[in-house]
Amino acid sequence: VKHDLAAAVLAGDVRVLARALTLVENASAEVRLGADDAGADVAALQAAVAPRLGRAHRVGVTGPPGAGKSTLVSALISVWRKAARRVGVLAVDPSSPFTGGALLGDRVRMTQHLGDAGVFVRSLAARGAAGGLAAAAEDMADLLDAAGFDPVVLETVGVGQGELEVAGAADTTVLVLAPGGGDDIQALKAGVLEAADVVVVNQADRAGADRLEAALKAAFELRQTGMGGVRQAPPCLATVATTGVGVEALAATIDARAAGGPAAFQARRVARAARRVRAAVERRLHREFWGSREAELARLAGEVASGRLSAGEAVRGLVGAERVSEGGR
Ligand SMILES: Nc1nc2c(ncn2[C@@H]2O[C@H](COP(=O)(O)OP(=O)(O)OP(=O)(O)O)[C@@H](O)[C@H]2O)c(=O)[nH]1
Ligand SMILES: [Mg+2]
Repeated sequence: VKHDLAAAVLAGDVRVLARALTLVENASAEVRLGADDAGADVAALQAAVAPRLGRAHRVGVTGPPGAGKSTLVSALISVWRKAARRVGVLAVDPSSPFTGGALLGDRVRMTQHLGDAGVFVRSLAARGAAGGLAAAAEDMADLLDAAGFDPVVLETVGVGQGELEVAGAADTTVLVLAPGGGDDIQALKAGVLEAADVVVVNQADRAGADRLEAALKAAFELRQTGMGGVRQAPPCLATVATTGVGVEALAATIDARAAGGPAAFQARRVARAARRVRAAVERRLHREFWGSREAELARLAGEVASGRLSAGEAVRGLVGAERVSEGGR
């Protein structure tokens, strides 16, 4: 049965894909909540699709609430559909405890593509568990990739730490800003501008768009001189998502990043895979280590608190004497 599931996903059966996405999302949430690694069925599904991964260009779209991300993604989809590309969208909302609910539905606004079999939209939310949303998004993006969608868009609301992590799950990160609303670039968290491969000033029809664009250019120039010009400033484009102005150019800019084939993203994908495997190993070791030592920790903590033991001695009691690092003195 599980084999059929993988086969149907690979064949692009969207009903089965929806079911597989739910399986993977649930497994990911369970892992986050402390369960053992994803169940055998999910592990088998992931192993079965693994050889088919890496064909999709994963495009992260991030930016402050209301900047026009969903409208812009919808407009981009129209451009990609004209080129007969099948587009997958994952709408990620780190602040929402709901999944697939009306709230997120409202935020996604891609109804114009409802009924188009070449567009698959799915939402996921934090579900009360901190962190790990990026991992779930990555697992789900894998399925869309395996099912033949390309590009796979990851839209995240907001520009905080969680969104940056989700951006890290993409090959290309598009930062969408809009004039006004107090969302000037001074208010952006550190690292947000640096994470952008493409910057969009959307709502270019509104007052202040020119000023925002100028401020962005200045910020990137400053950064370049400050960092000795190590990283080139990302392309900065103006769009009006509601009318489609600038959207073809944006699609072309995004597509150009994938022009070199999968090799273009190889370094990033290797880094991502390393992060992913490292996180899974850490989860496993953490669980294995503490699983049998909670009582001992409680005993040692009592000793430390009452001054009979130093914290360092307690550590040595748990993991043994400090090891001399390899090649150390
Ligand atoms: N004037 C103007 N309005 C726009 C433009 N793009 C989007 N809007 C409007 O801005 C509002 C927010 O658009 P969304 O696409 O929902 O923005 P979002 O960034 O996805 O919002 P969240 O998902 O809530 O973070 C909607 O009313 C859009 O119609 C634009 O280029 N110009
Ligand atoms: Mg939105």
